[in-house]
Amino acid sequence: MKSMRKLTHSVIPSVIATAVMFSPAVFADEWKYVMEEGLSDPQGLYAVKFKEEIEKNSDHTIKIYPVGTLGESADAMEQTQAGLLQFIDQSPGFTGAMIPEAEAFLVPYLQPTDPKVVREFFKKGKAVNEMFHEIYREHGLELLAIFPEGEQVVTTMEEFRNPEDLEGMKIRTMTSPLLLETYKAFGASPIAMSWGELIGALKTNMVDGQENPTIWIEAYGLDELTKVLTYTGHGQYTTAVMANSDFYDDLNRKDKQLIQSATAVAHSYILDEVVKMDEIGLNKIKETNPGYKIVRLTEAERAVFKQRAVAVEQKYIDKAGKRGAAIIKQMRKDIAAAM
Ligand code: 6CS
Repeated sequence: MKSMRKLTHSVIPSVIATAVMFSPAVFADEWKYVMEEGLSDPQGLYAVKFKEEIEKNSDHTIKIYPVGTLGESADAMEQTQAGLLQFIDQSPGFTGAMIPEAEAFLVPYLQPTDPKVVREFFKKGKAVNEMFHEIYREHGLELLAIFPEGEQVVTTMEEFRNPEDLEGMKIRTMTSPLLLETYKAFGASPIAMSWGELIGALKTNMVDGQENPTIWIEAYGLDELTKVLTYTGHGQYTTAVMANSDFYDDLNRKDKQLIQSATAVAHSYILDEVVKMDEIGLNKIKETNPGYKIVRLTEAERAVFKQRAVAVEQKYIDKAGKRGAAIIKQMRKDIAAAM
């Protein structure tokens, strides 16, 4: 799209250019938006709202590519960085392999779990809204929004209450290295894999469990493939929406404003939606799978895992450096303020 526009400027004679100026439809672009989820999942709800706003307020259109249509998360990121796609929703659970600072959202027992605090943290927090922009820019990405999708809960074949119980359990994680460190620290044997491999891995007992928010577990039948769902309280599934930064920089002021306004509307909308999602997900699981065991670790049980999380946080800081340490510090301040 970018190259077409440059070509247009250099070769079209001025008479045609004048005609073009009076025909706004000529400047209408189709922007491609890839995500890791389906249209009715949180990323999909956000994308559809964003698309509606863009199309309502301009002649541009958005084509959404849901999960599976353009390969796995890593493939989609490559295509976005190469400029073949304009927008991408990718979670730190995958992006963290490329941007270590983004793994702040994966540090166990850092993020809040109370939905109202979560909303404030993501809506107003300085860490979320100010500290990552420059970092993503270094990777050719214009960061637009970061939002949660619900509390991470662990589904396994057997109940666990402490790290000893997790010994030998093969837990699938997304591909960010800090997730492997987390589950190692928790006593399990983690295996990183893309989303596309997980269902098969559960069916063939290549893995014994995984983590995800309830809304996703229910939607993709992960409860049907495991026997116990455990609330450990260790994290919040987080995702981020970005644009290719060259594409973004080449836009005129009006289009940048259009994207920022659509982002603000979609962000506000999804933050309200996700507050309800954990509960909706859990209720649906209880309804459709009444025999499924649901465990909430007690504070005393959580304390053992929290103790193990300290070393994981240090691993994050070792990799993400001073910037990472500053992010964690600011996140704690933002959470205190949100409470
Ligand atoms: O576990 C995963 O890989 C997936 N989980 C969610 C909630 N969204 C997309 C991601 O690929």
